Amino acid sequence: MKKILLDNSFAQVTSMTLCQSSATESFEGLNISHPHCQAQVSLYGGQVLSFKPTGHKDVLWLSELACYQSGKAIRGGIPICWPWFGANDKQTNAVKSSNHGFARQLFWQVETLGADERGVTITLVLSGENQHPIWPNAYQLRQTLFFGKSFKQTLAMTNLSQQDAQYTAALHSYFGVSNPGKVNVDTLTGVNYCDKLTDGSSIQQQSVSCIGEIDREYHSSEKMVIVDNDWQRQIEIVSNNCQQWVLWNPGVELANTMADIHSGGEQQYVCLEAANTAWQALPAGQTVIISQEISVTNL
Ligand code: TA6
Repeated sequence: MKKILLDNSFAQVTSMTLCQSSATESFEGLNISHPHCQAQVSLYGGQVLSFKPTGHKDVLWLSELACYQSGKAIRGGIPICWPWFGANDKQTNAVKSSNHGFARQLFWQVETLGADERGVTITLVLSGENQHPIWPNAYQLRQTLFFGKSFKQTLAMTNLSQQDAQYTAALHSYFGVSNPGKVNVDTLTGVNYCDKLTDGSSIQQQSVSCIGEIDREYHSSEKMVIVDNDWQRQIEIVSNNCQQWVLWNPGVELANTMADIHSGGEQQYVCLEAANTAWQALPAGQTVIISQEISVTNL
């Protein structure tokens, strides 16, 4: 049943149920309504699923076949890849790691909810210890989400253990676009990248196509702009304390093998992810923060 979690003169936040029609399991989510935007968040994964500034289409893409099932990640929105990004290179034959860490497959708690004339602020918390043999450290993650005319996402990572730790991470944003072939990300032109589809070598890029299959880690922390001429809008993303941008689209062939992407779904998004893909220090007892701010404007 829908619960009203916050209702004041500025905004309303209600609970919502996330499930597939055929599934027995369901997750709790948050439905946010403010004069500046509508948004949705899943507590499973602490994952933002939708951000729709007033007068615009959704900035984020969410698969129609997304799984709302424990042990799986939700396809779309902004999965939190943490404490590692991709396949953990510390895995062994005996100890396997799941792709993109465990934070996107755990239930986060709502810590605070607030709203004013500028927007709605929600803090979500996840903490644990011995979550995975490859990453046994005690930790707390605090995500601060601000939904207003723009969207701000801050991930504060605290190492609660006695030993220094290392992490890699990504705010794995799936941006909704008219078509990956019709957008340009000129802010990546001339930036060195590692191509994960070849041998990982770094190549100077002239003009950037988002047509899949594409999977690259760009070595830049500059502001990114996705220009979408068909939809007459541009999405700007400013990251903080992230050393890379990951550009990913699976393309038709790979997407057709992925059960949680609906037919043609890969033609509706481009992932551009604020990331730290190389191991970063998370000193004992300390907090490290990464963040991004996403805004959309008409062309
Ligand atoms: O960020 C790009 C990437 O690491 C790709 O290699 C691709 O596998 C994608 O993420 C999705 O990963 P997932 O585990 O969510 O299927």
